[in-house]
Formats: sequence, structure tokens, C-alpha cells
Amino acid sequence: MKVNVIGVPLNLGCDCDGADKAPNHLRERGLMDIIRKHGHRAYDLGNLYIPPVSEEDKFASGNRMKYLDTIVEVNNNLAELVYDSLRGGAFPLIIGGDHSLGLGSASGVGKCFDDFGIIWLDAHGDINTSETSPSGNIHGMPLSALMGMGSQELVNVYAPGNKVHPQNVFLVGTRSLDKGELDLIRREKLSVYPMEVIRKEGVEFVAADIKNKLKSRKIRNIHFSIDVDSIDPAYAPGTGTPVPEGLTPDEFKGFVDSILSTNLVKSMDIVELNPELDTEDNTTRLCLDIIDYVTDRI
Ligand SMILES: [Mn+2]
Repeated sequence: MKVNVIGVPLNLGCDCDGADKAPNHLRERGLMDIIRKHGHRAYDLGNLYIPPVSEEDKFASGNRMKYLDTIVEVNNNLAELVYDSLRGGAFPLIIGGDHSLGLGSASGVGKCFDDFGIIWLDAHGDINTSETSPSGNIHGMPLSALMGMGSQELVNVYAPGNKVHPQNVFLVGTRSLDKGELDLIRREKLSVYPMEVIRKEGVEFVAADIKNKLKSRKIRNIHFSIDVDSIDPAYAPGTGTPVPEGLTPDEFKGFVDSILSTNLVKSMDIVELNPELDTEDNTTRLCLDIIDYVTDRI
């Protein structure tokens, strides 16, 4: 298969240094060779340009949202690159960078496929809005914006309006949800599989439940957005907002394996690796292992 690797060295959405270093850090440790080993034609499309913006201007463009204009600009460009990649028959593999890039990648997928769903693997909900966000960090808002909620600047990235129906969103691995996020989940009856459910029922049950819903909702294409903070910090400490009680690498792989076996996954993000917060490159190695595992199965 053709795999287009797209680096997004973005750290404005988490407002924390280090996540921007991840794409090159992974390249220097053999990213492209790992993908090609599985027989893929892999192209490194390089890193998206992130316009510089000074820290004192962080709220200049967005009321209660840090670095809004720049994040919108980068996501708009990312969406076009993802859309183009899909149209060209490639599997876009987007390497973050912080999770605000999920807004652009999924927007590109949404332009390509009407019948698409999003599986968002994360310790957090990423469904805050500018009104509910405690921090103003946009990496906590992309999934709500994709569903058409929150600030119009984010909702209208790449194309006007919502990109995905809330029924077609699956949020997995959560264990740190803010009050506004819990309200949104209840209001929209979102499919959420928190860690308590995974611990009680197992990843196989969760994956099977999602697969049933994919079938009943006639979803033929999936964008899979993976935040490394979904994995327990004991295994993945190199991330900006770690939360205890996460997935073990085996649980993670079991879930990924089950979802990939549907053959519906058309694109993937891997985000929030922060090499500067890592211990002895453990999280970097885990990310490369994940990419190895995934590209063996697409
Ligand atoms: Mn996230």
C-alpha cells in the first residue's frame, strides 16, 4: 500500500515545548524503514510549516483559545494534504505534534468520505469548547469542533460546518473528563468507552461493540486518532498530560488489532509524543513499535 507520512511539528495546541520535536525524532530513529519493511511504498511528505508566533500573542486571535489563527492555518493545510493523499490512493499517517492536528486530519478525511467515523483513543475527551475548557489549550477541543460544536473558527476549518455526526464518533480509553465534556457526552449520547469499562469488560468487548455500531450505522471508512496518553504512563511517560490507569501495551495492541481487522481504517494520527519528557526514549520506542504493528496490518 502507498503510505504518506505527514509530520506536524505542532506544540501550540498543548502550549508545551517538546511535542514539536516528535516527528523528526521518530524519523531519526528509523520511522520510514519500519514502514517500508512491511512492503509499503512509503513517502515522507516532510513537516508542515508552523508559522512562528510569540508567547505574548497567544490570546491575540482567539478569545480563551491559545494560538487560534496559527492552529487554524496549520489544520487547513493538513486537511488538504490528507484529502489529497486519500484521493491519490495513499494511507495518510499523520505524526504529531499535539492533538489539535486531529481537527485538520479528520476534516481532510471527511471531505473524501461521507460515510466515515472517528475512533479517538485518548486519556482525555478532547471535546471541550472555548467556553468549557479550563486551560484554553486547543488540543482539548478538536473532537467537539469536528462534531460542529464550540468556536466557529474551529468548526469551519477546511470546510464550513460539522465534519462528522456525533453518532459516528467513538471515544476510547478516557479517564480524565472535564465537567463540560461530561455534559456534552450526555447531551449527544456519545459512544464513550472509559477505562473502567475496558477494565471490567476487556478491550475485545469494547472493540466488538464498536464494530457492531460501525455495521449498524453503515460506516465504511474510519479515521483512527491515537493519543499516546491513552497508554499507561508506566509505559508511555513521554507525553504532556499523562494520566494514570491507562492501557497496557498489550491491551492497546489488542484493541488496534481488532479495529484494523475491519479493513475500514483509512488514515491514522499518532500524537502527543514529547521526547523531552521521555525517560530513556521508552515512549519513542513504544511509538515506533506501534507504527510497526499498525503498518504490518494495513
Ligand atoms: Mn488527545
